[in-house]
Amino acid sequence: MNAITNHLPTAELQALDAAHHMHPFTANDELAEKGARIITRASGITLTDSEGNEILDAMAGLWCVNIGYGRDELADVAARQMRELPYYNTFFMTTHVPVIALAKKIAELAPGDLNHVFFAGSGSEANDTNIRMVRHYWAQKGKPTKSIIISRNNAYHGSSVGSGSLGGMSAMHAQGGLPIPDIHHIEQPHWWAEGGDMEPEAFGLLRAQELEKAILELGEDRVAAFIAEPIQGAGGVIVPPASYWPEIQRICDKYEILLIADEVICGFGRTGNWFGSQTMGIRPDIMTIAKGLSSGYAPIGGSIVNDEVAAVIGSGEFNHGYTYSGHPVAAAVALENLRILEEEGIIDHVRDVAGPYLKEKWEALADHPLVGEAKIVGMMGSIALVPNKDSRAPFAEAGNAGFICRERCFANNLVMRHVGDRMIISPPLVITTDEIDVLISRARSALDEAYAELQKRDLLK
Ligand code: PXG
Repeated sequence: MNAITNHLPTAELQALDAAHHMHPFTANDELAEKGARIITRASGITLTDSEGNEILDAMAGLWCVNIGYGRDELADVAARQMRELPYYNTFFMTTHVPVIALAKKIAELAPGDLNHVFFAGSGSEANDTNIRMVRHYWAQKGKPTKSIIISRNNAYHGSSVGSGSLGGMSAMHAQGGLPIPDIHHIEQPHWWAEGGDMEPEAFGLLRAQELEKAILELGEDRVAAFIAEPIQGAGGVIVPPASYWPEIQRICDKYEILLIADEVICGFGRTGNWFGSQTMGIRPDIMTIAKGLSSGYAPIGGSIVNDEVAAVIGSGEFNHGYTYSGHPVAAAVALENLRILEEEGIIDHVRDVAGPYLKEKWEALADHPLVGEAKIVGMMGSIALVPNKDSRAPFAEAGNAGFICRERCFANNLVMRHVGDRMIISPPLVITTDEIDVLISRARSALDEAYAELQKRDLLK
């Protein structure tokens, strides 16, 4: 056994962590000073840290632990699969049973003729696959100039060179030479922050029509695909106005642009259907999946592809793949996760029980003096913190309120994230109504404390 265990004192573990572990999206010098929070175990929706605190995880890890923590069935399946066949690849005309079963199950669950899966190890890898796949698709169809992929500012599609380029995060583009060529970004349908005096529905239409404008400007013969999250997640849980998606679908159909729905967060029940595309009423040609596919118990992602795209890509060799495409242990774990989601009616629970209950409580947070709007679909929600409830004007200095509120959440044993001055939740789908009451009560305490602190520090402006 490894010598590093949970039995070392927290401070010692923190020092070792800071000395040798480079964290994602973290200022490591700051981390070395403060020390990382060490999570030692988890069960259901509750995390335990090295100090014995029990924390309600309203983010389901990173939006992924859909069935909740501590399900032995997944551990058992993983152990069994490791003993039987821990690894084999799916290159060179080879396959194995877990990947066959998982691909068949995903094809069954995915809507329409989304019947084919190209596996990857993560959402980032899957979106890299998508970049190569849509460009190769058009080349195979004799239209190699169709290579531009249109995406949106403030989208998140991953952190690799390709997927980070698809994403529209300016802080990411500022480092490491992103984006790669032929990725074009249009504005997001974020009415609260950018809608000005417009009505939400008119604004949604306007932002969707930016896609048409971009296609006409760039040239229909140059655009391969449009990619978007049905509901933006990491950008701040931004629910588009109802007018947005029908118009996007119309434009993709009209100009023969492939539609890629990035379902990495929205997929596998989070919005109350198997896929966010169903909730938003769209018909993508390709879906990106990861996270909830295995409830985060094993790293796995992929692209679900419709019949036509799969046929074109399949006519000849597609020179692409990862060592861990369709990894047998990850595939077996994912399949067991899908069985649990289905047989335990967890998506029905989101749609009929937990979702409506949480929606009522969440939307009521809008009566708090610090909250401007509260949005939620299924198990993904956000609130906008504002200095003055009567207007949508942001704080003079962005991000302080969100940061303070997140700290107060931690102090109340609640994991709720902030994106600027928007607080977001994405709890495990198995959360019960009693647990929702706890979540809301801790969120209210955190909001009260954050409000008091902002008042004290004269930051309510
Ligand atoms: N697409 C979407 C919509 C995502 O949310 C990815 C792709 C990339 O997946 P991988 O598995 O490569 O991470 C994501 C990931 C955050 C946060 O802070 C969000 C993600 C990842 C890390 C942090 O909200 N989303």
